[in-house]
Amino acid sequence: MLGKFFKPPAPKQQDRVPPGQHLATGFPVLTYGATPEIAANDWELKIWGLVEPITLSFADLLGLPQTEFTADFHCVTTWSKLDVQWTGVKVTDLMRQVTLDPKATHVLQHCYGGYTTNLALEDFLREENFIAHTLFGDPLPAPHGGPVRLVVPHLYAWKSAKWLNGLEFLDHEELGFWERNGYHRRGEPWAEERYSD
Ligand SMILES: Nc1nc2c(c(=O)[nH]1)N[C@H]1C(S)=C(S)[C@@H](COP(=O)(O)O)O[C@H]1N2
Ligand SMILES: [Mo]
Repeated sequence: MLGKFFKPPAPKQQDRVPPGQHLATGFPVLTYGATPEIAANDWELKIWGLVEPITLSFADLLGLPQTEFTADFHCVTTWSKLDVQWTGVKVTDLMRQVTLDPKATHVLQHCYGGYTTNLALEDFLREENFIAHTLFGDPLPAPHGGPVRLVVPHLYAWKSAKWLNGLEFLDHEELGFWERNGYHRRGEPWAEERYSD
């Protein structure tokens, strides 16, 4: 039964699959609750908290430097997908538009539909993180978080907020949806930080 959905990692890929994970075939969708339907023209990203507040439109996002990303994707429910191809804006390029209060230490991602997930600032500001609007060359489909999601490749995928709508900067850690419901605060797949103790 399992063989229908999972194939064992090929030798070269094996070292990219974290412990306890299997390679998925296809790109599964993992959503808690309903899928919000947001038109790109209606999408906005509000940035607030310990920061000079700004709001970005989809056109504003497209006006920032665009980058292509290839990243592995690890869901805590034990599937991984290697080499997912995205286009979007590096978090570090977005943050050049933002005046952050030096007291900020954490960020809470907010989504259309109410999902939240938290990151320490050093996990958020990494060079490989991005805000995606394109998946494998097509507009990001709604089930995968379109029109816009965040992707944090070095942590389990529940940290990659779909239908991203807000970034709230904080001087303390505030837990997001899954983190309040037993998932690990940080979620590093190579250390199998799946659940809180
Ligand atoms: N807004 C929102 N973002 C979310 C989720 C969700 O339910 N709502 N699920 C998370 C989880 S658990 C995973 S594994 C990934 C799944 O992304 P995918 O559906 O594109 O595979 O999105 C994450 N981001
Ligand atoms: Mo997940």
